[in-house]
Amino acid sequence: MRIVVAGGDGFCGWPTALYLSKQGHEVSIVDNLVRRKIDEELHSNSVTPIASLEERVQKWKELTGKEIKTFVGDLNHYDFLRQVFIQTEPEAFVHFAEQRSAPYSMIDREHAVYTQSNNVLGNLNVLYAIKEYAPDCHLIKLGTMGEYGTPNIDIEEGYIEIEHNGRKDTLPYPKQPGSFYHLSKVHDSHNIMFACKVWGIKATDLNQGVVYGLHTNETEMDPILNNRIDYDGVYGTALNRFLIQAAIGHDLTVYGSGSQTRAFLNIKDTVRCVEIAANNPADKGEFRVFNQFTEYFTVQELADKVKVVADKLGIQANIAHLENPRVETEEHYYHAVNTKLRDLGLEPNLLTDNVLENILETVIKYKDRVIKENVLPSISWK
Ligand code: NAD
Ligand code: USQ
Repeated sequence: MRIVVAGGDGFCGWPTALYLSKQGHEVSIVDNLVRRKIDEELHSNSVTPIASLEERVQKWKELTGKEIKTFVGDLNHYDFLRQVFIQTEPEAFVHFAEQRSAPYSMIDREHAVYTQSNNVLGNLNVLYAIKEYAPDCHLIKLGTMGEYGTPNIDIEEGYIEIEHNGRKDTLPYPKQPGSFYHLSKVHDSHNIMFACKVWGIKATDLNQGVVYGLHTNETEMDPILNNRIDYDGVYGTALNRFLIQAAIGHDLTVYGSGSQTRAFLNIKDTVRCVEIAANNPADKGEFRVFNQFTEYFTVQELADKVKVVADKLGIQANIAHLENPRVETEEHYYHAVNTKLRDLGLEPNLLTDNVLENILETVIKYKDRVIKENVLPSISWK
């Protein structure tokens, strides 16, 4: 299949591009490399050293004989995107290419405006490009479990049957996101749903939970293929941050009580979920939603797990409860459905002590690269 991976230089996109290429797909990466520029803005870095996109794809070709074409440019430049569609004639367009940090979107007005214009308008351009140049192309769009928030009822996969005043309907599941970033994903979902309805586009919205880990079988083949892994208070996410904090002897930064529950999955499952979606496309005009996670945990449970595994490696990890910089409910009900990807063949890589130990050992190798001043959270929602 001819597949475009937009955001293919990023944390989820790079391993996905390699995995799809290994499965024999004709993969092209589109990326404007803005994530690397944001590292400069934040004076931060990936714990693992990452090669340039050019070096990465060259090494992949050298090791596997497989070519991944690259298009460096912005989804918001429609002339560029048009050329990508004309040259690649995609059968599937995997869309990871958005600003994905909730704290970054909450820095100030400029960062909120950047996040929403980059994400919402970039996605709208993709919808138009599909309509104009590849109407049969399946859009596989990365959404987020955070679109739903933490309602006091079970979270369904995209839709819920409602009975109101004696009548029934199946409606989009209510959205209560917790940052301007998460809101951008909700706006995307609405635009995609509308485009499916009016133009007959095929789309799958993958409402992904927090991704942990860094390596896949492909990125492990050579250090030049290293994936990035973020640890800073802006881009680092809960479990990965705790592992890196343990590696450098920093207290584990649980925000508030730590009772917040979130859905999680291993990066190895991210790449597989995208493959499953690609191999089982949505129908014409269908806006399909999959909840893409394998397990959920409270933040405290994750910190406790990291502490136990760190102990095994002779590291004493202390758990600190910081004042929560976010406005979010800490004590809440959480039960989310995630059967659709499993029904299509996903076999989850669950979070075991071995998995944690493996990631911890890898980050220990690179711990001297951590810029310690970047570890504590610096952005407040208020
Ligand atoms: P990332 O920042 O590492 O990668 C995103 C990539 O997209 C970067 O390489 C960036 O340069 C590129 N990009 C951003 N805007 C672009 C634009 N306008 N044009 C072209 N390229 C652009 O993020 P990630 O962690 O790989 O996340 C990928 C996607 O998955 C995002 O949409 C994110 O919202 C979603 N997601 C991520 C997680 C997670 O835990 N990392 C969880 C759920 C959903
Ligand atoms: N948290 C801590 N300590 C930390 C970091 C986070 O307690 O050091 C808490 C947060 O307060 C929050 C939870 O952990 O309650 C998750 O925060 P996070 O930073 O790990 O994840 P989040 O901001 O939700 O964003 C990440 C990705 C985003 C994706 C989302 C999936 O950056 O792209 O959409 O996970 S989800 O959470 O399902 O919305």
